[in-house]
Amino acid sequence: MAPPWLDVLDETIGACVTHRRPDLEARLREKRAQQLDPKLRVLVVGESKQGKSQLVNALLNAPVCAVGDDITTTVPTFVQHADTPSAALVRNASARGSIFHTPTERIAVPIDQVTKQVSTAHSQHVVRAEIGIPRALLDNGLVLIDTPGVGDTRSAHTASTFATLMQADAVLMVSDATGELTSAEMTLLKKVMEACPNVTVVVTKIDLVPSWRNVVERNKVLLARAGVPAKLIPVSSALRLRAAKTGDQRLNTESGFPELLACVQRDIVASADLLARRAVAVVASSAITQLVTPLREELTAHDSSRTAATISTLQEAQRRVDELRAGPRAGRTCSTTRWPT
Ligand SMILES: Nc1nc2c(ncn2[C@@H]2O[C@H](COP(=O)(O)OP(=O)(O)O)[C@@H](O)[C@H]2O)c(=O)[nH]1
Ligand SMILES: [Mg+2]
Repeated sequence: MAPPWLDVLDETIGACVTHRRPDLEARLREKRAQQLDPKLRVLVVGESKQGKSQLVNALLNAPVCAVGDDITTTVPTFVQHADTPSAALVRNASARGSIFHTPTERIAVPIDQVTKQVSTAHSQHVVRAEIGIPRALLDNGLVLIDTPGVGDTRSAHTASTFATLMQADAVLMVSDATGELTSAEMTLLKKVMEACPNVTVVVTKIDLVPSWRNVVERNKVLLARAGVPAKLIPVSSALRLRAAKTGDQRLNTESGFPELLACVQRDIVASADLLARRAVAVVASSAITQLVTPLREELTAHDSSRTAATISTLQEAQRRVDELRAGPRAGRTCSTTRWPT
């Protein structure tokens, strides 16, 4: 049986076709293809040097992403399951390419050099790096995506992260414990929620900050005040990696990673249907709003019963999107609508 979000998405795509909005239609079709793909993409985002790349390494217990103050992540790095370790750079043929174009070239590279090669001269037009490693966490289609820091002055990097955000099923927003969430980070978080509402805030580097619990408490207040329903999980990648080397269970627990991994399993891997409903509701709702706005203006200028009827059909579509967001019982009542032409 088709999931209830598929009906809602197809109806909204139909409305975009009727109202001649190929831009919105393309965006929704992209979301449709992504949601039907069994892979579960978890995007790691945040400002530079917050510990995003090290978080991915610590989640996987593998040094797959380049880390360090002198190293900049320049393109997204997709880390997924492979029976044997492998890596590749994916390039577009044209300088104007984006990650949405079909990649024209995959160049295999040694796994220990992939992140370094991304920033070298001959890596022009590279749109992403792909790394495959055998890990239980990645077994059922989970893909961890390390991204360039947002807020980087080289805006192409920031743009690349936002483009990848459209493909995310869930997001880990990284902010280190050396300070509470800044207003720039809160702005980023809200922007992220508009594209993907399934966000967990990971507070990193707690080993560096004895008073990290205060930072977490202040962050909780900031999120509550902003009405952002995101969970907060404090971790230390440094402790986790040290624990893995020495087999120290107590240190592993102290690193916060058992809780983060449980959260990834429970709230992301085991909740794929809920994530899909929420994500589809966000993009469909945004598309309907963009269809209704010019019609409302038209109605104000010339009172027309035909325009009023179209608006009311779109409002009905919005109601079904709201039901989808509310839960599976409401979602089952979805019906197919014919769009007025
Ligand atoms: N002490 C400590 N340092 C960390 C931790 N996570 C990352 N770092 C350091 O913070 C710096 C930036 O980390 P990186 O993962 O490259 O940040 P990114 O730019 O957000 O990807 C590096 O020097 C890391 O070694 C952590 O949990 N504890
Ligand atoms: Mg990085």
